[in-house]
Amino acid sequence: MSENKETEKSEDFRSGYVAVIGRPNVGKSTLINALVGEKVSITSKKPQTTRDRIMGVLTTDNAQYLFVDTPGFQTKHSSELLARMNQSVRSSLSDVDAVVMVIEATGWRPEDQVVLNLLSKDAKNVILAINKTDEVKESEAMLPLIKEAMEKFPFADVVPVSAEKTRQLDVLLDVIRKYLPEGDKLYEDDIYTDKSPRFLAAEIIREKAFRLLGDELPYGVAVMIDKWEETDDQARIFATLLVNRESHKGIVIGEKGAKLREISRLAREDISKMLGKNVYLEVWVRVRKGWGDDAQVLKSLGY
Ligand SMILES: Nc1nc2c(ncn2[C@@H]2O[C@H](COP(=O)(O)OP(=O)(O)OP(=O)(O)O)[C@@H](O)[C@H]2O)c(=O)[nH]1
Ligand SMILES: [Mg+2]
Repeated sequence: MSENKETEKSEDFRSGYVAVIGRPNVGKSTLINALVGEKVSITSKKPQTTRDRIMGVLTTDNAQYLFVDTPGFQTKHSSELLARMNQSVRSSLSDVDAVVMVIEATGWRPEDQVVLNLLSKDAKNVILAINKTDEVKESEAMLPLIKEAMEKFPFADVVPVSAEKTRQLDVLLDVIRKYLPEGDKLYEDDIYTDKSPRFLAAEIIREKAFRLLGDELPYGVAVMIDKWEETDDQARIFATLLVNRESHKGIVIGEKGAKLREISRLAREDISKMLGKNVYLEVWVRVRKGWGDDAQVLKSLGY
């Protein structure tokens, strides 16, 4: 009898890949971090924060969700980096069990249509997550938006959420679970991402640069980890912040080095939290002209 129950339980466990797509800045990475409960993917007010596909893993009693964060899909600007970012969105759509397309509660935008065009007409298991519901006053305002979206694509389900206020995330998880196949865990319970601490540390530094620098500059910034020495209670990390232009170097460093110090301080705090140990962090700034179009540099950066 008890054996039967066991079998039943394991049959009921579901696991699968869920791609999260959407135009830049709709809150894809914030949503994944909130669902996973760990900071897997960096976020900022500026579009095009995410450059890679990054997996966030959530394991519950009855499911394992393998969320794939993707760069915001856009067609306005072009560079080798952006082309690769878009390509990584396309490739993350193949071989997933479900897709969560994220839009904003404030309304459907032409850029959302561009994202929709990536999906084949008969794509199944596409869930629409209407994010940032905390930004609209009346929940009834959502009804016309849901109607409009359903006219554009036969979404399997629609769930209004707020990633930032963690509203309705349990509902979204239940909905996604319906579309996952029965199957065992692919990762141990305590794994929450497929990325290495080294990669995450570089991303954290990039996040601080993104948040602290003005509007244009962040797009010309990349981070490389040059050296990583770790003991049980300390990590010593040496990183380079690559910029596109000589004139950007001074801006990143700031007056008397203040900007760079602030970027490093904030990054060190977060990396220390992530590793659960003391962190010594040194960040240098180097000019590498046109790295965003340099295939070799992009490859070494992992893009
Ligand atoms: N008010 C509100 N803001 C949100 C919510 N979710 C995300 N944001 C904000 O939206 C901005 C963009 O969030 P990200 O998670 O970086 O967006 P993204 O879609 O991953 O962006 P890209 O990686 O650039 O494509 C950040 O400033 C977030 O704090 C939400 O539910 N409510
Ligand atoms: Mg993102």
